Amino acid sequence: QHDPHFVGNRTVMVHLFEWRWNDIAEECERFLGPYGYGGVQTSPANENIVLFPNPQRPWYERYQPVSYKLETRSGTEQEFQSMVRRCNNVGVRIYVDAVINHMTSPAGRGVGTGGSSYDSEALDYPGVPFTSSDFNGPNECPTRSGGIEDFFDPVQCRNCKLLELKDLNQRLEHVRERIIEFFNRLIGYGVAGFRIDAAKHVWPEDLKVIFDRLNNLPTDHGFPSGARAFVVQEVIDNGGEPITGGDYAGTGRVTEFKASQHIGDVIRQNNGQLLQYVRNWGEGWDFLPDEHALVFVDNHDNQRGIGTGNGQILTFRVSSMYKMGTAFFLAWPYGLTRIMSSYYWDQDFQNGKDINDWIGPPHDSNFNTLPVTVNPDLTCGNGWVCEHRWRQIYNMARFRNVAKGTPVVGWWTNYSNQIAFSRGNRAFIAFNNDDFVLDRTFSTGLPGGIYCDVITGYLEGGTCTGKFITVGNDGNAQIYISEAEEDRIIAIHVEAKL
Ligand code: LM2
Ligand code: CA
Repeated sequence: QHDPHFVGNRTVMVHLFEWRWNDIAEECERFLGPYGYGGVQTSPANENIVLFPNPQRPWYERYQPVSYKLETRSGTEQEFQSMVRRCNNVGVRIYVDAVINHMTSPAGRGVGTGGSSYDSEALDYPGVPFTSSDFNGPNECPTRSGGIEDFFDPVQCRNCKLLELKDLNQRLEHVRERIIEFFNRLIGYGVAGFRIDAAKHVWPEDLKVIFDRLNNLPTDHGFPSGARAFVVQEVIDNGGEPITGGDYAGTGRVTEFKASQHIGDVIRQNNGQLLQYVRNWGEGWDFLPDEHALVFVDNHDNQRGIGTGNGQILTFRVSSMYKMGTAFFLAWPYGLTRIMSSYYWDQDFQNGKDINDWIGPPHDSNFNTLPVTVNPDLTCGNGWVCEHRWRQIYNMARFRNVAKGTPVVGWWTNYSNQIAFSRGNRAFIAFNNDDFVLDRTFSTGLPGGIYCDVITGYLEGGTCTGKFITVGNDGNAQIYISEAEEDRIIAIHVEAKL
């Protein structure tokens, strides 16, 4: 359950946040497959509450399930099935964001995105069905309010309501069965695994029962026989709380939020942080073991200042630093890497808080999500940011594939914010986050020849659209990175050799 079942040497997944299934299918065929991405994390695929008009269809309505029918603003069940098939056909896996801790919250009745009714107050969700006996109540949750009041109490964390959201009791056979049935339906369609939303709020032993009862991944979708679904559990652990990410290591991978925070601090040089300190990035920074960690520079919550992070998180809005942090994550052999792919919204800070952090994906006047359009330079239109299509980022995803399985060698630093290292004899990278030039001869360990720097360009028609880097027969290369450049990185690898 730690293995994402990537095809071939692929190593990187992308979170296509709020994308429509039809757009994801297209993206697998026209970009993710050809450019070597390994998989996609989707937004929740199951029916959710419709929040309107206050606020107007926020992104977070998808974190309030109404049923396990596959009908959302991302598309229908048929479209979902077809997406998974098309993506698997081009070697790109699909992972579904699964919200199984809770259902909806606001008082009253309503109808979800798939036409199912619900009554939050009465705890009635006929589309599943769940009824009041399926939820945690005063017998399980010790607080008077029924909500989580103290995150230092593991019982409250698991058995009380997170943000007023009606909390399912996964200890009950009926609840487990409905979730298992839902997951097995997705597995039958060919998904390779799940992101478990709010896993910190579900007992690890209950998750274990659920995961152990899932079907093997189907061989007719190209999975090896006996393959188990990939699992990444979302556990926000910044240290200091009794519940740790490690508590969930036995049931799958775990999100390593510390890496997201610390890369922000390092690149921004907060609190005296220097790039040279990343030399022991990974377990040496008190992160989860490599084989248990899922790492990301930002995610859909902390790019909005939600959940974790205090202004130090790097996002597409600080593009130069964002590319540097991402290039480091993709160059360094720690964890399974996930790239965030966002849509744009106008921020409006009032008293230090973005009051627009709820805004949903680009949409028409009927709140239908707009398709993702692509420009000739590979970037996206219609308000989609598509970080995964930025040249520096897709080329570094390829770098990670090429370097897969090789160790860091030839580490160098100026003991400040300049670093360089190789990955075996397959790839080399240098970073300059100081405010002065980096100009030095490095022993890269690469075979002699002329290479294309994949940060400033790419190899096309036998030539390079960016910087040419000459590696001598002794493996040495002269590297010059001015502090004034937008991308203060040079990266070369054996598959971008002229
Ligand atoms: C997550 N991981 O553990 C998701 O990554 C995160 O995006 C979800 O919160 C959260 N857990 C629950 O699945 C988001 C959003 C919240 C929003 C919830 C539910 O960040 O702001 O809460 O989804 O839609 C909203 C309101 C909140 C209200 C709650 C219940 O913002 O003020 O709380 O609904 O009505 C009373
Ligand atoms: Ca719970």
